[in-house]
Amino acid sequence: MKGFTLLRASRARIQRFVAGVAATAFAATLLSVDAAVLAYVPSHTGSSVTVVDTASNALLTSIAVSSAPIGVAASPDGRFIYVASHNGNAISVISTNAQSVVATIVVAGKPMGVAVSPDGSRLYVTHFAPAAASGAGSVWVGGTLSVIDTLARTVLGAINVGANPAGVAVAPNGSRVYVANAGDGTVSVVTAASNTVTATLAVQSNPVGVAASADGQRVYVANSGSASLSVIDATSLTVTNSITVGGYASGVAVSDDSSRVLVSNNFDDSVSVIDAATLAVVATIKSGIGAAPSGVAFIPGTANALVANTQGATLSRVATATASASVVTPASLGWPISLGKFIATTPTCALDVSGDNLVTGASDGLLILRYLLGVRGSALIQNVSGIASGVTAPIIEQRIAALNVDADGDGTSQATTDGLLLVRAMLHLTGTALIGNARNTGFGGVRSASQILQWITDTHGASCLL
Ligand SMILES: [Ca+2]
Ligand SMILES: [Ca+2]
Repeated sequence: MKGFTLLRASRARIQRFVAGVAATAFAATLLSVDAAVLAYVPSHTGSSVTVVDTASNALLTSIAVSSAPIGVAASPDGRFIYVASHNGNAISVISTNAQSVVATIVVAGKPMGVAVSPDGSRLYVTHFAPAAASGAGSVWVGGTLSVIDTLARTVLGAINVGANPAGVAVAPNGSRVYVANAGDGTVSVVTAASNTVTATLAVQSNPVGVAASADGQRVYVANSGSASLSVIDATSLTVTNSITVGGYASGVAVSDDSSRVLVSNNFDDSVSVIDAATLAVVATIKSGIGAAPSGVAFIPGTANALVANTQGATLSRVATATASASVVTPASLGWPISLGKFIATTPTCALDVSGDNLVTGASDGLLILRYLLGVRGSALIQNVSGIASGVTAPIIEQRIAALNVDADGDGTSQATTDGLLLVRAMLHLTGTALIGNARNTGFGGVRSASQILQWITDTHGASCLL
């Protein structure tokens, strides 16, 4: 089973990573995941993604991805991170549970930005045109937007947009996709239902970042070439305002309540805070911002954001309430451009593969056990209760394939050991009743009963065993 080969490889990699950095402070909470809010920060030069716990600022792990990652987005359910690799011509799909790449989607040349539809079913990827034969990808010519089916992980097609498209954002109702075309100073408005460009709006010079407000009212575009932020009325599809910000404005993000907009000013090492009600710049934060801030994303449900400092190789935390910032990670993040929404809220318990917000042996445990036995499709879900509306067998298969289910810790994933252990744990069995004849006792480091329960809450969420 291919998925488990990947899990094994990933586990070995993480173990090597831990061994290598055990003496440093930042691996202390590796894979301690409890509905964690995690930042996935691509290193453009290192071809890796660093995972940062936004609660503790701890660097949890580093995940190798395809070459020159730049764009990043999280699935709405927090189970997957999509990373666009500009030179690798691929989207790496990271499981936030296994903390490893579980799939790689080959795409057209020079992918840049990436965004996910609100229902999680579609992935949109911008591409510089393949005409850049030098490989530099900086020729100002037309580009495309790829549309990807996230369940099949296949490219459905490509839409011609403007020159050198960079940032991409999806309307909160999923109806439109907005593409910032850096090469020609426009925004392409794509109607999602038909996958056609229905409007092309002139903004200012070299737009890079684009963000749609959660209230559906506005789209904000950071114009790097003119140090400005364009404000688009999402109803009339007109540019209503242009706000002066800082040098090489590149990243833009809107708070969940749509009240605040942040713009990263790459040349000024600053972040502009804009009041969405008045469209005034209420603060320009320099203290606590590192060199060449680029990607910016709000921490979900808060008025705080993280900014990726590209040359500083750090993350800064910005508090909009106090208009203050501080560098929160060591300078080891490579070249973290991080174009897009790079912060994910992981599931409360990732073992809830049925999606009903309950974790039960008769439902989730049975599904995982059957999956490990090789059962797929309709047979997987036959006579299983507690499956949420809209959750199909392929969705459950994709979720389970992305889980770390190696409960006994022997490095393999087996129905007769790990599957059984998970079912028993969900039935609240402990001690011998949990582990009796259900572990690979031939493995020297096999987990004890208490270690298995601890591993479940650490890896899948503290609520798993409630
Ligand atoms: Ca469930
Ligand atoms: Ca195992």
